[in-house]
Amino acid sequence: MARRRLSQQQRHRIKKAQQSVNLDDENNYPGTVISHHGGEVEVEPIDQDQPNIACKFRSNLGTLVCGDRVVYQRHKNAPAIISILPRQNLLQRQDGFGQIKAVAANVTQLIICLAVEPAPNLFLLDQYLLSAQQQQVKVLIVLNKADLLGAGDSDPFDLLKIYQPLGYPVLQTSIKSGLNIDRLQQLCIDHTNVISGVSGVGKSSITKAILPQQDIAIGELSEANKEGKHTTRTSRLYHLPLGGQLIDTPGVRGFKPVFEEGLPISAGFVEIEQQAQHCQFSNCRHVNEPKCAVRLAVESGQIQPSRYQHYLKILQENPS
Ligand SMILES: Nc1nc2c(ncn2[C@@H]2O[C@H](COP(=O)(O)OP(=O)(O)OP(=O)(O)O)[C@@H](O)[C@H]2O)c(=O)[nH]1
Ligand SMILES: [Mg+2]
Ligand SMILES: [Zn+2]
Repeated sequence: MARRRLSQQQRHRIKKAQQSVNLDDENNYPGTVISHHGGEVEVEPIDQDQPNIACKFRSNLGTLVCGDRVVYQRHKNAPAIISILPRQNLLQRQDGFGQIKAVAANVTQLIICLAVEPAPNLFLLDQYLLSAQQQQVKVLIVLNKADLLGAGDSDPFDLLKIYQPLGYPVLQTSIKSGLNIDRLQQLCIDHTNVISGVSGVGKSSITKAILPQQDIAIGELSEANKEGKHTTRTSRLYHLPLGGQLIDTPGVRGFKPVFEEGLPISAGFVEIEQQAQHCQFSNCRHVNEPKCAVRLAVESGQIQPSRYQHYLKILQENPS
């Protein structure tokens, strides 16, 4: 099979990053991880005219996730990934047992998908925002199923009221009416987007609305508790028609942040971080210290009580 040609710049960048893997070796090919399931990884060659290839990998390579750039070899019958190229970032969370779960790599925008039904959990939202801040990923908050909002019910969960003033974009969408699907697509251009949220909010429905020709499974909500049924089992990366990529992910039950060294929890709460500079003590944790500007701002209504409560809860769960 003909070897794809890399531009000088690509070759230089990849070579510099990965000196141990020789891309001049004609057996080595660069590609992107599209999905990972059952011990096998689907890799898209950088030359997208080539078909995707199912690869095995050595367990000592570490975790491979959607968005990873890899080097693989096309051994007859047994294509294998031999190396993961250095990541720009790795979006991670902790599961209910405190285990770190990698979500996606080389992500530039996290689409936090909420819905009118099942209704948003603002603690989960604040955990997402903190994770995005820790891992230097831009954020877009989506409230899907806007068709279920009653007339005059423009902001029932206070998302616009609380989050827009903090600088987070909030977009209401609907698959049923098509509301803001074009706008969402525009906001995805030039980004590697990952869409995440609890089961049933419509992550795959949004993906399918942008990519109608793709075979993407959509689930029903349970009649009993109006929760999703965890329809999407593995993440998958799609190329968007207007540019950019979108990684659809399985529904989460939580998104407990993984902390970067040296970045305090307050760094994930922009308004707390801003007020913190006026606290009497530079190491104030804003719990019960005297002359705490953050607590004063909560009392005066400058900081939303729910945001402060969530900050305290995360602080309590993660004593340093
Ligand atoms: N009314 C309404 N229903 C929607 C909308 N978007 C999705 N749904 C419905 O919500 C249900 C769940 O949709 P999915 O796209 O499977 O949800 P998901 O977030 O991918 O769920 P998991 O894969 O389980 O994490 C389906 O019955 C969809 O038809 C919307 O904008 N309005
Ligand atoms: Mg899904
Ligand atoms: Zn303080």
